[in-house]
Amino acid sequence: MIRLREIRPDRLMRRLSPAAWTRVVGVLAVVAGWQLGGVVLAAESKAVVQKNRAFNFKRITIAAGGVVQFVNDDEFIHQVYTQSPDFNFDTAESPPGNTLNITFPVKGTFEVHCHIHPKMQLIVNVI
Ligand SMILES: [Cu+2]
Repeated sequence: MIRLREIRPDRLMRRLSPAAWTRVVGVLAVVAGWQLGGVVLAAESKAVVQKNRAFNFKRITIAAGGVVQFVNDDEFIHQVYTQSPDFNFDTAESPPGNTLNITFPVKGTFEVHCHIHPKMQLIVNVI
């Protein structure tokens, strides 16, 4: 185990040549950019509210890898499902006050419905 006081930045800097430092900084920049890109995509989420037996949006657009948060702000139980050749989900029942987080990993246009209330429909456009 390395104790913090054993790390001497001044010695470390003297040990690496300028070319080596350029490579280190380049690698760190690539890793930071990759991390940032991953985090932005993974963190992207959009809330859709289920209220009065309807979704509060007819259509939404998210990036692939994004999350749709289905917020049950109704007095009824809901659930959500979609059926397509590329991507399927069919959740358990979601009671009032509950939120279902669904990740949409692939691009496409998906119709989301509720088994309990067949008239509920949301189009999720994943780009
Ligand atoms: Cu419903």
